[in-house]
Amino acid sequence: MDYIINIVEDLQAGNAEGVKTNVEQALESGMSADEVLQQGMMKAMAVVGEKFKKDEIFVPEVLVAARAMKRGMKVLKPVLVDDKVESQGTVLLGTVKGDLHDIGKNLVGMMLEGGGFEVIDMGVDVEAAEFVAKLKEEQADVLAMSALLTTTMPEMKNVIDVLKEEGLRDKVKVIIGGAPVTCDYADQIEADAYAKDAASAVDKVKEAVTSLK
Ligand code: B1M
Repeated sequence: MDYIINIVEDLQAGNAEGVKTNVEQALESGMSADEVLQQGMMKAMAVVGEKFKKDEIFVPEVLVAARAMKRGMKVLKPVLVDDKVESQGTVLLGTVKGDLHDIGKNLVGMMLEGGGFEVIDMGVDVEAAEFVAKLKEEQADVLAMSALLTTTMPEMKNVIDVLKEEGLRDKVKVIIGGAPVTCDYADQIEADAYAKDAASAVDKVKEAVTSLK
């Protein structure tokens, strides 16, 4: 259990090497990747978010914490992703225009890969036109969008509107998520589904792909 305490402390302090070592040791000790993620890394990041909100820490501290989180996720990735599974479908994934948050999106990508989906990750700050061009090129089954800011959520609606204009809306399932996003918002903008976290994103994508078959 000390590993978890160390992960929580090191992540908050932005000690990427400490996070890496403790994540490795926690896995070696028999803890599951999910336990390490939920009880260690996610818990620490929630504290970082709270402190940031209260102006107890600032963007540079959040950035080093985010870097430490990514380092830990790199260790978890091979455990979460089983590349021997046959592809269940293709998912185009990205964080919408104006938004640079990618930790949650990356986690969603990893879990989807672990669930057997081919994931095309378009990164952050993705314009509607870029999503549309890639959808046409790849004919993905699902478009999965992430937003972490209340100010960038409306971009999800914009993307859906552009899909309609381009005649693509009924050819792809749209799934949205991110901390400020809700199920009501998904209904409001006519997305096909909302997923509250990375694990439920896999379930929603599975349901969406099944409904296309
Ligand atoms: Co930012 N930031 N940030 N930030 N940041 C938040 C989001 C904020 C809530 C902090 C706060 O005030 N408490 C706040 C938003 C307020 C709001 O709009 N309601 C905020 C702000 C204000 C900002 C800036 C504007 C700050 C500034 O510059 N003054 C700025 C904006 C930059 C921009 O995007 N244009 C900014 C910048 C940054 C950093 C760059 C420093 C850094 C991001 C680094 C990076 O991602 N590479 C950062 C971080 C790290 C955070 C917090 C602290 C942590 C986010 C995170 O990674 N969480 C965050 C506070 C918080 O959320 N508690 C905050 C861990 C991650 C695993 O969780 O991303 O929620 P999350 O993903 C979850 C679910 O949401 C879900 O699954 C994941 C878990 O399984 N999910 C999906 C996510 N996407 C999904 C997609 C799906 C399904 C589920 O389907 C497609």
